[in-house]
Amino acid sequence: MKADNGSVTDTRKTSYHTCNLCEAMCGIAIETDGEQILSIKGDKNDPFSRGHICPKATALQDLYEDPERLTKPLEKTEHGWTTISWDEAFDKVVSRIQRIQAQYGKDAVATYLGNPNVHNTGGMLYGRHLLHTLNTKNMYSATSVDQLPHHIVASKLFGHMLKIPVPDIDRTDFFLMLGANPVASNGSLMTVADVKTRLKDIQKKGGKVVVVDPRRTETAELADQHYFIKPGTDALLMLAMLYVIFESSLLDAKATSLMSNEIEGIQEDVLNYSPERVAPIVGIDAVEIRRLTYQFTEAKRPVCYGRMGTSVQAFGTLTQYLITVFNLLLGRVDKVGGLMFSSPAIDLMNLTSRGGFDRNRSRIRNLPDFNSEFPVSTLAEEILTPGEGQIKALLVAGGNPILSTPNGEQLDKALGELEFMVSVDFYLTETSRHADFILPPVSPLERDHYDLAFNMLAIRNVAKFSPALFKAPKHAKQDWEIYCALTERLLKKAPLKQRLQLKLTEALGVRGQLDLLLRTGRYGNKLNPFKGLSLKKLLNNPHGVDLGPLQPQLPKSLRTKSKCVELNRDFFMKDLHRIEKTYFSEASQYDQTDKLLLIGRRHVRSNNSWLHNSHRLVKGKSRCTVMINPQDTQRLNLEDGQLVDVTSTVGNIQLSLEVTDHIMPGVVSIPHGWGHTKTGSRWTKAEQHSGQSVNALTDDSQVDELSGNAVLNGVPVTVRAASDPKDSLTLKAFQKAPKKKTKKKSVSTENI
Ligand SMILES: Nc1nc2c(c(=O)[nH]1)N[C@H]1C(S)=C(S)[C@@H](COP(=O)(O)OP(=O)(O)OC[C@H]3O[C@@H](n4cnc5c(=O)[nH]c(N)nc54)[C@H](O)[C@@H]3O)O[C@H]1N2
Ligand SMILES: Nc1nc2c(c(=O)[nH]1)N[C@H]1C(S)=C(S)[C@@H](COP(=O)(O)OP(=O)(O)OC[C@H]3O[C@@H](n4cnc5c(=O)[nH]c(N)nc54)[C@H](O)[C@@H]3O)O[C@H]1N2
Ligand code: SF4
Ligand SMILES: [Mo]
Repeated sequence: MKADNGSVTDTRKTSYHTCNLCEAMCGIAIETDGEQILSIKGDKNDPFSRGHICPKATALQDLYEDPERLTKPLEKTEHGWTTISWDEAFDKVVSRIQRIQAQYGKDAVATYLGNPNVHNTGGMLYGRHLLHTLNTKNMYSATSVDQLPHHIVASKLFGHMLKIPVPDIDRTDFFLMLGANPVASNGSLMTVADVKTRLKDIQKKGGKVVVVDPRRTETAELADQHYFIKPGTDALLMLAMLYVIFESSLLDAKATSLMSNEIEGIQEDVLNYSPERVAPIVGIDAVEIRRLTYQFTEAKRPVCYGRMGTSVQAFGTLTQYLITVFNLLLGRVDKVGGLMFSSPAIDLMNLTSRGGFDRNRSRIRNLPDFNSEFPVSTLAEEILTPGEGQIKALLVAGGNPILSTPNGEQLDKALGELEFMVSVDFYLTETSRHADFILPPVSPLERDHYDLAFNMLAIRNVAKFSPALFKAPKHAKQDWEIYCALTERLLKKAPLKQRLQLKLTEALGVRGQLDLLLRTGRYGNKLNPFKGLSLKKLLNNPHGVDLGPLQPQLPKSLRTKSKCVELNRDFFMKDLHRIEKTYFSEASQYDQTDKLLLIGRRHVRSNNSWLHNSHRLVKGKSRCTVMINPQDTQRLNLEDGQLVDVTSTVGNIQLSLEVTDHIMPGVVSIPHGWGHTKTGSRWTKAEQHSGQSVNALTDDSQVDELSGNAVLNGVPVTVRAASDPKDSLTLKAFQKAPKKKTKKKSVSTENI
């Protein structure tokens, strides 16, 4: 950098941080010159990620520099979006919320929290105060398009929704993986950086990686075995594998002593599902199902793990249950190389509820709540259906549900009907364009970071604190400051005690709270504040601190009342009725030959719906295509590159075909998070690479009945040559503007 007198001063420095974009917690080394980012590289000295990063890390720079990233509060007015002061924005938002709650009741105001909230330290620490103060039954989040089944299984079997065991990837010798593609996603409910190397290391040590997936994914490509499976049928596969375990008496007798006395019942349940019976439905030979089970039991340290593809489908909860039971019965839970529990420096289990299920039912569809949230599949109808308890206002924080939840087009319509909406987001997205106010927080590099959520799920115990790389501008606010400002105003007339409590936690700030939690956590020293883990210790170790491999900890750490693993057979296995009805009854519709089954797909250069404004991440050929097998294109008389109509029960989109034998015959795959086609959003590059939203096809009326989780995989669709492009959602010009408000108030962005 040139100083005023013309001499060259060295203002370059390298800072260490954690990338918070996905679950992998990669350490990054960021070289800066003043406010300028020069490079973002992997931090070789980070004990967890060992120098690994993926292409998304550099998008942190794009995000920071993006001129379209919002930095000031916006109000939608007759003249378009207008910037206003924070105080004015907070006052107006709170007064609108209070008016609506006074007129229609507390539940008339709903909340939706998106995925980035769990990547946000301040948001996690302070968001709950706002939710508590709003005191509404209508809370929603991305959990119910994601990991809800895992929480239900964890809370029922192990006693806490966050007591989710993760595969001990570094020490297993047989990794059986269903419905996950960590080579693209970098792992989920398995926080693991550098996953590709770690998978290859299993093989180098003589072990095996086996993938079960309707697509030969990037992960399947490096696996030793890959099985195509018909989408949505994993529960049947797991039932058959359990059948083989009982048939051949392969149970681990010692492990069964940890569990409630329900194993005989489970044996009875699975007796009906021989490999021979399920094979034609699942699409894997009975001989192979048996072979796979024996391979697993013959390995020294095997583990079975299932993710998105097995969580967000019609039998997601039953499948996650059966996967856990399979590991349990073979003594693979809490064992080195199996499914293990973390011992994080800050244990969120001490700060959150264990996860109450079915305490409330949703108004329209009578769906159960979990952890005080209703399934997001029911959000649109709760807004659109008049009557007592109707949702009139919505707060969306860090979410883009129009692109990320089923039947997004219906939700788009519903958000246009709201009396009031506020978004906490730094982009003008397909969702936030409906808001009356947008409150934009700082970007990730302008705030401190400690990974509260993903250390709970990490494959190694570590702790790392990343101070904000840049000091946020004076006028800027972090998510937690926005939450607190709203809460304070909402509490204006509350008892003094309540207001003081909030003030006190606010005064502690993120750093103060973290320090307290670290010192009182399992690696802190309560007697001697100079010893043990503290914030200061983490500040002195900018690459992070390694706290060792995962340790066996059962039954001591179980949070169940009985202090044993409560199998809750009745709750989960009652879903076998639905299995029978769906696959084995006369009325069964599973084999509709005219329908293809739609599944999702992730790419390493994408992150749900919101990194498409980074040039580096979207450049190149469009990735938003329909993958289809050559057998199907032959049958349907279609060809590679052709524009097709994909039609489901709820919608129709047009996309190009990508013919590949990497996908199972009878299955098509479309990635989610695309469809930046709506007028009024403002992320130009994303719009230039708009793609189409797969969630215009997924059906909000179809949920996994046990949990209410969305069904985003295994969705029946038809594919045919494109008709008139005007019929589809392809062209932005044909898009309707958001219904009510934006017709009156233009969404011009000139004033921003
Ligand atoms: N068909 C299909 N649909 C899916 C999936 C699928 O596999 N298939 N996956 C599902 C899954 S797993 C998930 S998690 C959901 C994600 O669903 P959502 O969480 O609803 O959506 P995101 O695309 O993550 O949008 C995040 C929004 O938050 C904003 N944002 C980013 N960082 C911050 C921040 O720090 N603070 C605030 N306030 N805002 C921020 C972004 O600008 C963006 O608008 O999508 C789900 N939808
Ligand atoms: N690059 C990138 N990384 C991400 C994200 C992203 O959007 N992009 N999102 C992040 C988020 S929010 C999450 S939750 C995680 C998810 O991380 P993962 O769980 O690894 O998710 P996916 O990559 O969607 O992998 C799901 C796999 O399931 C397969 N599948 C679909 N249906 C079925 C089925 O019925 N049975 C079986 N056995 N398989 C099926 C799909 O073909 C796909 O390969 O990724 C995170 N990381
Ligand atoms: S894998 Fe990529 S996006 Fe995920 S934490 Fe690492 S660098 Fe960030
Ligand atoms: Mo997710």
